[in-house]
Amino acid sequence: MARSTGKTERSLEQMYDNDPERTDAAVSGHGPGTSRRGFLGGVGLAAVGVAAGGTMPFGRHMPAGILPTALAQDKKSTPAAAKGPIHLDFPGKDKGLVVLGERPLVAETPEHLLDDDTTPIDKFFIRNNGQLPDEAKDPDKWTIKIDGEVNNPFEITLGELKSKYKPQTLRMVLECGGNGRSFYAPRASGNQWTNGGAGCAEWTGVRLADVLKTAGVKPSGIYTAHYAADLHLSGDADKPVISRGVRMPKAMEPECMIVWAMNGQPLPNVHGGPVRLIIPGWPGSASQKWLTRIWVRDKEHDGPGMTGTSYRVAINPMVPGDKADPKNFRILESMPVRSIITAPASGTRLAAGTRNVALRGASWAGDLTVRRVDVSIDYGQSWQEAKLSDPRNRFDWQRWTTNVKLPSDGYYEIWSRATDSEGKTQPHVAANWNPSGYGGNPFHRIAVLVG
Ligand SMILES: Nc1nc2c(c(=O)[nH]1)N[C@H]1C(S)=C(S)[C@@H](COP(=O)(O)O)O[C@H]1N2
Ligand SMILES: [Mo]
Repeated sequence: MARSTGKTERSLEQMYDNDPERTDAAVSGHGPGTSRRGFLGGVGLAAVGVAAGGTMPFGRHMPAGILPTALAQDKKSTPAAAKGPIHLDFPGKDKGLVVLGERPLVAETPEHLLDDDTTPIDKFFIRNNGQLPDEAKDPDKWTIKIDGEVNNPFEITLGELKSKYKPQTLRMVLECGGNGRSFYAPRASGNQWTNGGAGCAEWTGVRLADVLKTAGVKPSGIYTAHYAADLHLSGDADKPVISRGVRMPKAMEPECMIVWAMNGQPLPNVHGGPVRLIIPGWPGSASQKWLTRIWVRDKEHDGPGMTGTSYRVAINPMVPGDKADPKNFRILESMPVRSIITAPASGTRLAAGTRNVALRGASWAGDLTVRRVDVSIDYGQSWQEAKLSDPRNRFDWQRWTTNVKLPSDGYYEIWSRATDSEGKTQPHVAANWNPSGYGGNPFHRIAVLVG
């Protein structure tokens, strides 16, 4: 934790010195060292109060079974946490990004680095499933093939795409389908995203619908299938790394785009440059990077990433940790509502006597909009509504601000929760467990120490 409180660590250390096994089990909740955000077991509130530096003004409201955020972030909470986050070292990227996987390279953006209205390229998360292709030497000669259930299959270069179609620029959220996965208990398999598998950039390109119209989609063309130039980790050049697609009505939405620029810059190689798809609102995996082909199909696409429980969620709730019945799964389409607090950073220590704290954040809701964002400083006993901005265009995120008044010095958790335009609110904990952990969107919680 970058700006953690010395007090917190000392006290936790004391707890570990006294009874390391019990403390570890209590902090992780699932036996020593199994979960980063487990449940509070044998350690009573008094001990947590000590660990958190003494005073928890709303400690009496803290729900049973919730691990204080300060403890969840503490270095001693699990062996993985003890090593601390691995920070990204990649050309053009902020060193504050956290590496979730090195082969393939996956890195997320801590919430406090998502504080800009438009996420700068250097802070934008990275999700690869295979090896990056080499940088294109002549981007305008890059070709994309459109074929399958169309009347006029054709190939087009990026140069032609830029000159033959009307370009547009939209600011839109791109979010990994697995965002929030780390909040599931028991642990769901895959990259352990917190909330940082998302960003909101300005994308410049052409409407996918315009290109599909030129090809003339036949009535039988009901689904897209996306292909790309990245290399499978096995080195087998014939194996697609990932190939997903969407139902035709989604592909035809005016915001679904083939893009070549990000925040006004040529699309960087790591983000799929020179040219990629952006399918906003749906899992990021549909937004094929290094796009080479769109195959229009007469049935639901079945490429890598489309079958089994990949990018699918349970239709009827399943017992957490149980074996999945593939028949009980549907493709995850619109992403769920989410809010994050982007300032202050979790772990911030404020000067003694601080009573007013200005909060800033972002919220978004897949295909929907966000109706309201509320924050709580007393573990959800009471909520106050934040000031919420309108999206600039569909699929833009909505920034929010508010001020909270703290009654005294002490340890606080500040929680945020968003409600979408259909009235669905983020749950207290990640709900609807599924083996690959899609749809985890609990409240965002930060820890702040005053004094
Ligand atoms: N060709 C290709 N496209 C891809 C991927 C990939 O591995 N290969 N990953 C997908 C996933 S899972 C996500 S979340 C987004 C991430 O885009 P970014 O790395 O630009 O943030 O790209 C998608 N497009
Ligand atoms: Mo993803």
